Amino acid sequence: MWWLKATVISLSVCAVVGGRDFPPGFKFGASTAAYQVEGAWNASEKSMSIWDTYVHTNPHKIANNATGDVACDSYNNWKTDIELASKMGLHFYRFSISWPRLLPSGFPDYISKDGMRYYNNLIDALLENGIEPVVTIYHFDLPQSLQNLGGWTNPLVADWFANYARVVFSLFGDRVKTWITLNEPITFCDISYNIGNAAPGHTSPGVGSYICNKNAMLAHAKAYRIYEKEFKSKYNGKISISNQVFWFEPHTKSDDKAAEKARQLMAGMYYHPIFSKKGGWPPVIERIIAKKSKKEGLPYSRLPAFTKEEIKLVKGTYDFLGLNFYTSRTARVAKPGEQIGSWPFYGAPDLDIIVDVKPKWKKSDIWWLYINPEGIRNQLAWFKKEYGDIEILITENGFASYNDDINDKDRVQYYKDHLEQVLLAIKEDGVRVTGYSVWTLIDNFEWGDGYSVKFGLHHVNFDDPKRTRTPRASADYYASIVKSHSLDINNKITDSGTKKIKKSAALILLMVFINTCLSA
Ligand code: GBH
Repeated sequence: MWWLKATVISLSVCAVVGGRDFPPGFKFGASTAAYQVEGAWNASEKSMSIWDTYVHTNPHKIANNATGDVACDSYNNWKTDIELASKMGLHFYRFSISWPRLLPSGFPDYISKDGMRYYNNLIDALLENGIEPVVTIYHFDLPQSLQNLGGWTNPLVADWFANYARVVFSLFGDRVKTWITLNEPITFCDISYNIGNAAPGHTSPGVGSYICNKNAMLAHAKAYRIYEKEFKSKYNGKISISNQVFWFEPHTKSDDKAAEKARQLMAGMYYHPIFSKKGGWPPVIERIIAKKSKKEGLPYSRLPAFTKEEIKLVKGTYDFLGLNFYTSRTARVAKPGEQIGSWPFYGAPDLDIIVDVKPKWKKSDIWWLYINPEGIRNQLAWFKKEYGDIEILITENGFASYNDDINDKDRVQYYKDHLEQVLLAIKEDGVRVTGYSVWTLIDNFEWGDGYSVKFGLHHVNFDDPKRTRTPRASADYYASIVKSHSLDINNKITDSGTKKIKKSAALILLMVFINTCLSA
């Protein structure tokens, strides 16, 4: 059976040789969001979004009083953006649609012609360049008119969003095959309502945050069901939701339970209702908040319950899982009487948990981003353990710096280290990751941090009215990964193919030779 041995051994050698290749069909992309790049805040019929209001009425809340009024002026520079994506050979470009640009009243009574034209041009030009559009329907920029009615805390928002989503599907669904309903509800619910440093700027910790969470789940589900019923058979696209998740590690050896609870609060509150077999809130969190609320003298839980119908409506509303991953945290049980900071950056008051970091994790230039590449692998494996063998699309991953450096070695290192861990998750842990997108294509308006920190593969000169874009070293590095479809960026795709075949052929011959010698 020497030939069998030889085949087994040469196959495993092949696996090692191709160990740094991404699986066939794995897609690479870059992401942006409307408010962060478009500018043109009052162009044509566009109405105010909550971010327009927030930056104009609270200039001191944004670094250097910056606004997204002009941003990267992608409303006028979109052709340049597509050129950048095309030069890097990207398979897809993820952008978001501005709700108030498309539907100035927030409702589907009137569709702005200019809004529609802008997104049609963008989508058509991407496709002409062989780049797949991946579209986020909502990325933080709610029409102000809907905020005036309570925004994400009004249960009707689920229908407002679903009606907007239907317009988007009907206008662009013939060409857009991958949809993200909501970007990071943890950011517009938990970070906004617990901390207040993002639009709409109202704080309502542990109350508004949970109401928003529930409404966001229903909004996503209603949009998903509309797509499923009215569009899927003719357009055959895929649709899901993206959330930002910190990987939580136990702070000390005895904090395993605390870490798992923190994971359920961060990832579980936004994925469990959709991806778990049972649906609804993560049971452990539901129990804890109900108990806390009772202790506070409330006759109900601050975490609004799902009805049976709602659980059914939300459960299973996915074709893949969207993940935005940047950073990790630790969790530990708070000491009696210890002050607990806001969720998710400093603590989880409802869980009596303190959120911290490990000293060995290097900090980037942005206050919340500590670097732990293993975190992304652990998080991916956790999803598989929790929700089964689902398809996962990494919709954001990126690194922030203060400096304008073109030779951005730290960013290159961040991408290399994270992509290595993604490969391990795929090859060692068998997680079905099918694509990866960087945050972000170009430096842009980084919310409360304005233009002070940069996430871009391309530098943008914000002093220049033309907002000139310049590729950084990380853009070249990413382009070479995309081209070689491997972390072995020096192997060109065809090269590495033939090299591999030659290597395995040589090995088989060698094995045949050894075996013949041995049996002789
Ligand atoms: C993602 O957010 C977002 O999807 C993307 O828009 C963002 O640019 C990117 O990642 C990098 O941050 O004090 O105003 O900064 C990740 C989570 C969202 C964390 C907003 C910190 C808090 C509000 N970030 N931010 S602010």
